[in-house]
Amino acid sequence: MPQANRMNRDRSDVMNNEEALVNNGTTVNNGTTADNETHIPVPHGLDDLEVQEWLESLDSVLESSGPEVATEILERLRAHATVSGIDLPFSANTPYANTIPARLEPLFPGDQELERRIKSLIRWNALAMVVRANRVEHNIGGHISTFASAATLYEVGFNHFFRARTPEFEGDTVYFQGHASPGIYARAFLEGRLSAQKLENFRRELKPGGGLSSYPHPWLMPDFWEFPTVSMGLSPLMSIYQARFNRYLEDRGLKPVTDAKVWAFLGDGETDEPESLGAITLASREKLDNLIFVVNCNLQRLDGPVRGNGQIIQELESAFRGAGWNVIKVLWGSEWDPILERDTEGLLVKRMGELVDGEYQKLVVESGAYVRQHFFGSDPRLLQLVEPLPDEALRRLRLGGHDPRKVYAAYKAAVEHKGRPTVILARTIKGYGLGEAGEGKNVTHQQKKLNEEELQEFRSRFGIPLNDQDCIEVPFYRPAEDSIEIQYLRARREALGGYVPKRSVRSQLLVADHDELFKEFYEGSEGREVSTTMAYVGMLRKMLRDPEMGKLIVPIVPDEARTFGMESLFRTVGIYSSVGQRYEPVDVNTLLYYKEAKDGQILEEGITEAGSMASFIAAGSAYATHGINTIPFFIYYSMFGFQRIADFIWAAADMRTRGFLLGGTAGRTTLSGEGLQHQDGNSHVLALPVPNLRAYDPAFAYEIAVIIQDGIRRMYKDGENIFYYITLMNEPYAMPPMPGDVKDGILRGMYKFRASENKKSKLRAQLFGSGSILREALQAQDILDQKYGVAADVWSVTSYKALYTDAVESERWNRLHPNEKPRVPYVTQTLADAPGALVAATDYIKTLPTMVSKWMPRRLDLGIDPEKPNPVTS
Ligand SMILES: Cc1ncc(C[n+]2csc(CCOP(=O)(O)OP(=O)(O)O)c2C)c(N)n1
Ligand SMILES: [Mg+2]
Repeated sequence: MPQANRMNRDRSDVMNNEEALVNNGTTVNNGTTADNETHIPVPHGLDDLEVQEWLESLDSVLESSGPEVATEILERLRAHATVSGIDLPFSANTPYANTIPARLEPLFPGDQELERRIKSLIRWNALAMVVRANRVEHNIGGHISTFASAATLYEVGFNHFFRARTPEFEGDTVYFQGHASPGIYARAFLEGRLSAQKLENFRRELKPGGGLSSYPHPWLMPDFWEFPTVSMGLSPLMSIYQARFNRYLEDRGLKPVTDAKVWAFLGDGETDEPESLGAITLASREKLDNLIFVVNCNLQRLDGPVRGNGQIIQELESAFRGAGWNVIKVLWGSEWDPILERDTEGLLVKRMGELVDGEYQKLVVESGAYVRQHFFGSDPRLLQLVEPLPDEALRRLRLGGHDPRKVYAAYKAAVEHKGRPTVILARTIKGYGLGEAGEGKNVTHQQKKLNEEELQEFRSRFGIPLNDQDCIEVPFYRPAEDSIEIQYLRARREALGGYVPKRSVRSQLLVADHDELFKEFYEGSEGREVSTTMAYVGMLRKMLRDPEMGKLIVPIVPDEARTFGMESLFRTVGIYSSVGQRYEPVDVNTLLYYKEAKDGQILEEGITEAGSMASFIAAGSAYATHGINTIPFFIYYSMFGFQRIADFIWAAADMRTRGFLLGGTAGRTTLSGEGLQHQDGNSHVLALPVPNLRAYDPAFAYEIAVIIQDGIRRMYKDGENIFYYITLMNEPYAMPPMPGDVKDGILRGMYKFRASENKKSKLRAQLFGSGSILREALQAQDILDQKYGVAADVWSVTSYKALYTDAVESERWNRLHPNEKPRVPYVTQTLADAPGALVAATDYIKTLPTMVSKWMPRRLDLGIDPEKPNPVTS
């Protein structure tokens, strides 16, 4: 063993030596750029023999006691060095090499040659789908090069890892990279799940026989796709919260504990999106070893290299390792193994770490001779390593992400890893196999057309059994049902439980009508002043106690529970924590203490509306993902909803998510002291474009009760694929009882709340208000009567969106049914006999009420044009 006094040497020497060991001679600046200039000076006084002794003693520990003990010793050594005053440099990077060395690779369990043939057929059909679509319709789009680079990453998953949903097992969850969709369709074609006609109509869904959507859209293909992923950055974040929600369901006893995995495939360029890496610390904090990211590191994005002047893989490695993930790099294919083995001095790994991605990209498009000269040529000893290999062999040295054995080893390690999420950084070539048509080229992302020669070359390279003539027609190709390829492919999927992706809805619907639960709120607050927010929280509290749906409710808050008066729920239902509560909360002696529990019900997400929305999506789609009808209620400051995370709301809609979004402190008048930041004049406008979202701006407790009760019925009893946005306010006022049977009006968008008592006046008006501003309309009603002798009726407009949608749908129906009795829009019917000026008061921009003006009997007055006042008719 090295002697203790030998440790006593100059600080900076040790530092440099450590760095040299960590980086194996390659220093990368915090993982962001390869720093070719850095030279590591040999520390003064360093004795080779001494180093050798240290290394040998580590080897002997490794041999006798294994890697865990060796790791522990190194950890202790590091801690000891720190307390001894050694300022150890930090680097989260490992060398630019495979994380799993060749000698530790498991045996590949499949028939590699057969899998290669199947993969080649999938490559061909994926390419054919895009090329054919663009021949029929110029520039219809589609992507070839993304799947071309990711084919092995998916195929190893399909043949060996992705377990389907079965009656006994919930199945793995896979987020497919959106632009790789042609490859996923092509596989489903070989599996016999999609017809050639569907493939033919890729991106042309309205053609006879139907087609296939451009990207994963559960809305358009509800039996196939589960997760909309093509808005980049959303799926990494959604998958993290999905994995966490799976644990939540287990910890709350709503589903059995299983080893099901969540796989998320993303592009390396996609990691630029802030959402992609935005929640990775949650995944490690929650020890989500049920989560696996696979980043397809083809070093390119749409326009060009992701990090031409740096190394995206090293950058991602340091980010994920720093965040506490298990990182597995799959950089080099098996052909490199014998060369690496010959390299006893570690020169090759050092050289591998020196190149920036722009240089690597160049090596892909250049010849073998170029590779020899520019990569190995930097050192005669490197040249010697590859001397026996011809240029063509150098050109064909595969990258790790194209080598099934390497990918299999990484996936196996990932699924077996305990205690941390895993990210696999797999190096690939964008447009792999396209050759001159785009392999590794900057234009490859957009490549949709191949000429005859390019097609023939691709055909030959992947051994597709088509002659030169047939090949240029780019036909879809599926071997006979009894061919060994199809038999093998089916057998593999059978062994893994069936086909993936596949979306199925199978949750048990609610049966009760819950009248009793909501009744109390129909009766008003008996003079007690409450805000609509408080009324909602009261309802939530009751719903949580309901024997049928109580356990299914998932309250979600982004650090705003106190803002909305929900803190009493902390104590009653608890805040979910995967580890329970390891500390005594400071307020333990109070009634409403901060209770965290393993079976806690509230998802207290902290200050992340995006994360909360991802939880909302996981909970609101569990009826399909898990067959469990969880009912999410996500409450947030309305200004931080649509304005901030509208794309997630869109994804929720596409995914047929069910549940309730609650925009607290909504509108422009409810919290005016907070200034512009909270002046929400837009959320109801921004809710307009989401077709399956029902948006309401209620003023009274009974309105909210009617909306929520009906929403629960529609979504969870009838299984409708809609979700809700309800705005809530802060002003406390006495909640009136429901004035007669106005339920239908509340749900359809408007009803008369208070008719004028002045029956004599000829001057008439109709006042429209929503939310807390309705009370101003009621005051206006009194003033108009008392001061001006105008008899005004007051209407509560609960949803301009509902009025608008109904009117547009009525018009469309009328257009399509010219011989039938025309439908009259609800707003028109309702106001048919309403006399006088029509005046709307709203917290939202004037567009909102104006959009229904055309279906009203007279123009709506918003005070827009004083020159042309509404006629005050009698
Ligand atoms: C939010 C968002 N912005 C932009 C795009 C347009 N876009 C589609 S693919 C692409 C490049 C993807 O690069 P990468 O993530 O590296 O995937 P690769 O195709 O290389 O595997 C871009 C910019 C998008 N789909 N989503
Ligand atoms: Mg890329």
